[in-house]
Amino acid sequence: YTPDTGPRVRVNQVGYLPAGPKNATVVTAATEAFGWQLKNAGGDVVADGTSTPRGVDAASGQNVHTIDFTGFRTAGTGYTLVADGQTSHPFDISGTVYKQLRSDALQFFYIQRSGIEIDGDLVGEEYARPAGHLGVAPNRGDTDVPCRASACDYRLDVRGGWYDAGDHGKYVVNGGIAVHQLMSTFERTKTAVTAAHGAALADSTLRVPERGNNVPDILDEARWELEFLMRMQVPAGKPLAGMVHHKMHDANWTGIPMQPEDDPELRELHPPSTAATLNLAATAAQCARLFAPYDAAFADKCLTAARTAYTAAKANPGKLAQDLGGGGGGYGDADVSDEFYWAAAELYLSTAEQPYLTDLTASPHHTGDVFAATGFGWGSTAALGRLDLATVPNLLPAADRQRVRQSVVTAADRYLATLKAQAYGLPLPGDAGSYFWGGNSNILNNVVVLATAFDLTGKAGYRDGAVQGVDYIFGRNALNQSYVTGWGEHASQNQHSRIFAHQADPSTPHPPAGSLAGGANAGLDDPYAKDLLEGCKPQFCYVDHIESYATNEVAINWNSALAWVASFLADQGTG
Ligand code: 9MR
Repeated sequence: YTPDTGPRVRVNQVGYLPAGPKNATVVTAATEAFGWQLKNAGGDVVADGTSTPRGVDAASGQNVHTIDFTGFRTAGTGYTLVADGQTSHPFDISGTVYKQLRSDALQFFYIQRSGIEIDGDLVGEEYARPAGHLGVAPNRGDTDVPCRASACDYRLDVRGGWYDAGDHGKYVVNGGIAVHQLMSTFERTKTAVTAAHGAALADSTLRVPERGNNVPDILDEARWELEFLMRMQVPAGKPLAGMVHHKMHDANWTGIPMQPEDDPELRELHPPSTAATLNLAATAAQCARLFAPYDAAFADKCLTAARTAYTAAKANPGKLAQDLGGGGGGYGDADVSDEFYWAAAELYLSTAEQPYLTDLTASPHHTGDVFAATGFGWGSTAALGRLDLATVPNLLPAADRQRVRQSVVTAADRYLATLKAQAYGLPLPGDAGSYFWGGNSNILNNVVVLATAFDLTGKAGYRDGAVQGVDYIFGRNALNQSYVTGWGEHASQNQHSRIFAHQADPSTPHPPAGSLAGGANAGLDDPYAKDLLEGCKPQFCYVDHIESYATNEVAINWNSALAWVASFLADQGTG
């Protein structure tokens, strides 16, 4: 199988910020440097220079050169880069190149909501749909949900929240990191950037039903998930009260397409787990401090849930998720020490209470290296605590606070070094082991670290690293593929989804603009990818086909990383 990868000059198909770095990669047989030309929309040469041979790139197996045209800063649309007889896809140079991406990436979450009608007047008729999973036949959930395999003798109303991904499952561990990254996107406007930037995330900036309620829409969106996470907590008086059910999903897998309101499968709660409990503790604690100015009662409710969860997790530190099978993902995690650290950090940041400080400083993660080369994710959450301790005002002793902040900067230095060593300019090592399921979000999470280092230090090199770090996501890669629907000349649009299943059922839409695909996965963990792509070099291990769930799904924790980064990028532009 040889994919059509288009012109051999690879650019960020969305574009470049006028004051930002501008790099491209050329796939070529040439070993010697050659000339390049930047042309405007009219075809005039506006800049030129010479390529830098980079040899064979491990992640793609390609012989490549890089081109640096950072010095050209004139805004415009329809630029192309010409080199080695090839003309790139067109791109813009503009301060507003990422402006709309902030809201597109966030809008995904409303369209992914469970338990509420999606209003076509808000998001377009093609995305309108009835409420799903409110106990209306043929649905068998989510208002009165039993436990799988007698894991409990009660039923819970666990309506609401977001569907995890292309399936209709709702998983607390993954909901946790996703809602945290939305809240952190908002919290960043209080800690790192000007009030003008905060205005971009104010009330009535998203197309959600709650717009106009005097609460920032991004917090309204987060609340939809937080309410669900709290419903997953074991009620007082029941065994393991205060713990949180790991997940709830269909008893059997459904096929594609399947609209939520048509899902006939029994919905089941899975047993409580320490990981899920700590995800609630962390995110509900963050909820408490962010909602306090808007809704004191809800903030209190969050704090109570967080404290109760944390206490329950400490009393039950070894309840690992059990894989009982059924029609949902596992989300198992054998090490919850990082979740303990994250939860203690969030509770400390919201309460300044000594016991949480004692716990977080006693954690090995407080002084350990939490910033892996391959980034953080739903199963490795220590970085979430560390980033917040570095950015959110707190009372850590000054020397410790300084060390925490420095650890973010040190990690960013490493990601910068990686990015410079990669011919495609991404902050991810080039070995096959670095390209795994959902890895696009790990790349973006490394960009979060680079961006946070810029917020902490104001040093332009970190900002440039963050800006360059997304080129890969928008098409500067072996496949010439933008991984965000609606963004770039050749963008993913057939992601694995039961709701947005256009490729399988043309009466349904493609995923909405701003949907991130999981990305190249050398593990080839689904049959479609395995059959088609066996033997692929890492960056080639991707296909924009609806059946390839392990390379091409949508997921809330991936779009939350995109949303954080998009918001940062939008803030770096002008206008
Ligand atoms: O994103 C998850 C990835 O890190 C795991 O390797 C993979 C296999 O366990 O599962 C992914 O999560 C999927 C979940 O299990 C079910 N809903 C869709 C998720 C995205 O593919």
